[in-house]
Amino acid sequence: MTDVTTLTPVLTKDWGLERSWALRTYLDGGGYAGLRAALAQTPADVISAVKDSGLRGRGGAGFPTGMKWGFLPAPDGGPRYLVINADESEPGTCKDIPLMMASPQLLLEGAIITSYAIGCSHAFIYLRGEVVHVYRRLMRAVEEAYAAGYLGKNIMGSGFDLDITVHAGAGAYICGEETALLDSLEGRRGQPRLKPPFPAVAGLYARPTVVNNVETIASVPAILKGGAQWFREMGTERSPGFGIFSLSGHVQRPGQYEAPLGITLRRLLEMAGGIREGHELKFWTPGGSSTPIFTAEHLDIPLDYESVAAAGSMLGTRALQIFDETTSVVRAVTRWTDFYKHESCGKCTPCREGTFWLSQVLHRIEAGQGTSADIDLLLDLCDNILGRAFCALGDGATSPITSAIQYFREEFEAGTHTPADELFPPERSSKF
Ligand code: L3W
Repeated sequence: MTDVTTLTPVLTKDWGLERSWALRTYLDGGGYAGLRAALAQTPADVISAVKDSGLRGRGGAGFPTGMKWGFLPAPDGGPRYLVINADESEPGTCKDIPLMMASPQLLLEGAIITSYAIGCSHAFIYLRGEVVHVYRRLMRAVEEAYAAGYLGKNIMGSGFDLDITVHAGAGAYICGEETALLDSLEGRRGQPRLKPPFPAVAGLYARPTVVNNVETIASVPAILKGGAQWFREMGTERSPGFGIFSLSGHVQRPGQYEAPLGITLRRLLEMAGGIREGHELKFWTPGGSSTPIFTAEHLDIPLDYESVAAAGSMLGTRALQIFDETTSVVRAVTRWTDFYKHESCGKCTPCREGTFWLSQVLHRIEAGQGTSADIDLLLDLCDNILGRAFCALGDGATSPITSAIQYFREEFEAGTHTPADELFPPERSSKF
């Protein structure tokens, strides 16, 4: 049996190289071979190859990539777009930004192959606003690609034309939600749209649009180069391939670790030197703060979409935030909740009001001034947000709270000794 770890790294293979971001370095390492292979096939064959590979979206939801491309309606002579979601903002997620810094040409090659496959002649990279250094790097990479004939007219003599625009947002987490991103790209305030219609049918400027995450698109060249079967040698049957796992927090060597999907946290911790000296794992997030937390009992759960879901969480963006026994779970959850409160776009009531109230209640528990009714109140609030918010932000806000109460209820109880009618005396309550 092949040792699949020998097939990785793929996405991060150039990260340590000097001037890894330069087109020359990329070409010396075999760059643009995937594009050459793609242009020798029909667009339909390229879509089939990506479908056969089983590649799933790396932005959090894990939707099958080839299937998403296949959802575009038949060409009608009008434009169709590729929009790359580079608005990385999920707490703990730090994979797309280093990927774009180290290997921007890999992303561009993936964008060109995808655009060819879906019949797009103008693609957009929507970048998180704060990362000006990444914007500069992408702009430079796009210039180099135009000058070398990988962008613009008649790419590599194929007759295929493509322009790429890099757009920096204004730094709002909600713009990572694909339809809010499209509104923002169109020049409006970024707020989610009602789905359906999905972007595949009516996306940017109401035209058919594929929205994919940076890491998803950057995985495409290797599939065209190595073949779907090669990709499937890694990962599991339903979660094939490789991905970048971002380890942060109380680990010896935090950073990005590329590995086949299905790897365990135990194995990743070995690669990262373990939990910091003299301490032990207390809790962790498998896919960013929007996913239910795990504890030390989940060290051996295979980190693939199905296994993580079966254990009660989500693989999400593979943002593994690691906390040792010195961390107060109430404090961590309160901090995340403040983030969601701040980032809620305000469009829907459950999320706008709910995240505000969650934050209020958590702060008083953290201060040791919670009431005996507060844990039930938190759970009730979460129940009224989950599945009732307009987009995934609201659901995500509830995940760390409900899971933390499930595993560490006693830590919440420790902050809830104030009798309810002391905090809310009847004479005060009756005024409202
Ligand atoms: C056409 C259909 N297209 C689904 C497409 C849809 C989208 C993709 C996934 O949330 C998750 C969220 C966060 N016809 C379709 C269809 N599609 N049915 O498939 O859609 P969906 O709605 O399942 O997910 P989403 O709204 O994209 C993403 C989780 O990721 N997450 C997020 C991290 C944040 C970032 C960031 O900061 N940039 O990624 C972390 O866990 O909670 O559950 O393209 O159009 N019938």
